[in-house]
Amino acid sequence: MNTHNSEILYLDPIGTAETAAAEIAKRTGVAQHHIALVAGSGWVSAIDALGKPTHEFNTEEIPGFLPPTVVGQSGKIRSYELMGESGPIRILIFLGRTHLYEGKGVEPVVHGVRTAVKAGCKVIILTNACGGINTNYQVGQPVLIRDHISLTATSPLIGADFVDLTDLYSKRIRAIVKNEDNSLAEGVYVHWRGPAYETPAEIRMMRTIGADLVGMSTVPEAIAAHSLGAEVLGISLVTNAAAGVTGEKLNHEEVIAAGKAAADRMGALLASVIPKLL
Ligand code: 8IG
Repeated sequence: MNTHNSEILYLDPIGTAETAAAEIAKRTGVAQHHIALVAGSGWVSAIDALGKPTHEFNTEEIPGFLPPTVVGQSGKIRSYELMGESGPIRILIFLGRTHLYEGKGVEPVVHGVRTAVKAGCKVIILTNACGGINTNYQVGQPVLIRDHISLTATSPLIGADFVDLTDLYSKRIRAIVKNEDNSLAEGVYVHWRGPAYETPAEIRMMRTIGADLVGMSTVPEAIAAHSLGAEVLGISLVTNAAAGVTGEKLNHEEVIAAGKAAADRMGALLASVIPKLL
């Protein structure tokens, strides 16, 4: 199917996710995937630690996905088989994602996680690169997302869908991850629409309201996944100090470089944690 089908996506987002999931099942021969991971910028090299995928295709070949627009985000969907604690598990990995700042609305932003849930996934791992607001954080450090603050005034949910978000970033899963690596910090992620980074004054405001990390993704996907009953794990890789923290200017190249430098640690963490999550 040709996928400049954002009109279908807007009219029936869940139906489009079901269609996309059916297409993935057909292409992979796998009726049910179990865990999905969205690899944000800075995370793609870490995925290599999971070995070879059984299948890979371009996201644009699957209904409802938009082409990628950001350097370092490659627009692929891969299927993996890993050995879990109670038998083989199937993992769906999205390399790259759509962001709110692309201006296509929130539906394409959450289409991947909705598709993953419709493909059978009960756990959704959302990874991203972000700015560090908390001055204890170092560039290259992974941080578990404990909670979020949305500053975009945008939700993927429409109508009287009053979803509870008290345990959005699953305590159960965070405990499993910290058991693997007890040096991992936890923080509050604030979602900023972008594409401009924050001003130093905005970063001071974010720190004041309780944020540790700032980025342009993850939050709508977490809400969409949770509202469909999936458990969410969020991991941020701090790739720069947020604006005004060091006085340095921000640029996208440092994000890519910090991701490459941290890839081995992130890859090892994912490879050890994923088989224990179900
Ligand atoms: I990577 O400092 C990355 N993404 N909003 N601010 C925002 N998004 C980011 C940042 C940052 N670094």
